[in-house]
Amino acid sequence: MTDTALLVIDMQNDFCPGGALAVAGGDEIVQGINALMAEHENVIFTQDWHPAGHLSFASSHDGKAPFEMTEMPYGPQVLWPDHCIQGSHGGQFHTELEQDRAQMILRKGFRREIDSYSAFFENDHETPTGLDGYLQTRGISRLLMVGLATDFCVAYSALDGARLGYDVTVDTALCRAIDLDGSLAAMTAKMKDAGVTLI
Ligand code: VGL
Ligand code: ZN
Repeated sequence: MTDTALLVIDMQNDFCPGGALAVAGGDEIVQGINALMAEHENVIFTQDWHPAGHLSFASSHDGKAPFEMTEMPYGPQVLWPDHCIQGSHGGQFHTELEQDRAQMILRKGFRREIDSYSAFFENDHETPTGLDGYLQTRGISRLLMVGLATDFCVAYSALDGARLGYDVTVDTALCRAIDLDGSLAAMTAKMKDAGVTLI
C-alpha cells in the first residue's frame, strides 16, 4: 500500500481547446496523464461542477465581461465565461482520459454563491470539500498533482495541500495554465514559497 495519490485536476472538455474556458494546450496532456495513471495505485479526479447562473460567471453580473474582477463576500473573484455546467458536455471529462482509473471523483463549485478552485476548500478558504478527510482515512500523505489549470485549480489545490501538511508535487509538464495578468508566475512563486515541489 502506498501513501501517494495522483490527483488529476479538472481534465474537462470546457478547459480543452474548443471548450468554453479553453486552456491553450489543455488536450496535449491527456495521454501523458493516462500513462502516469498506469504507474499509480491511487488515482483521484476533481471535476469543476457549476449550476447554471453560478456567481463566478460574468453572465450572472450585469455589465461584467469574462476575465473582469468582482468582489464576493469572501474576497476578489475573477469572472469566467459560463463553464462546466452540471450535466453539460463541457463539464464531462475529455473523452480520451481513462476515467476508469479514478477511485474517487470529487466535484467542486456546486454552490451557486461560492467558487471553488481548490480540491480542499472553497474560495472562502474555510468550507471544506471533504478531500482532506478522505485522504487521511486512506492513509495518503503524498500528492502528485497534474491537470488544469496550473495557475488556478492546480495551484490552489497544491497550496492548500501543503498548508494541510501533505507532501505535494506538481508535475508542470502535465499541466497547462490560463495565465491571466501574470497569474502563472505569481502562483508558481507562491507554490515554491509554500514548499510545493515543481517538476
Ligand atoms: C478553473 C477557472 C474557473 C480551473 C475552474 O480548473 O483552473 N479555473 N474554474
Ligand atoms: Zn469553474
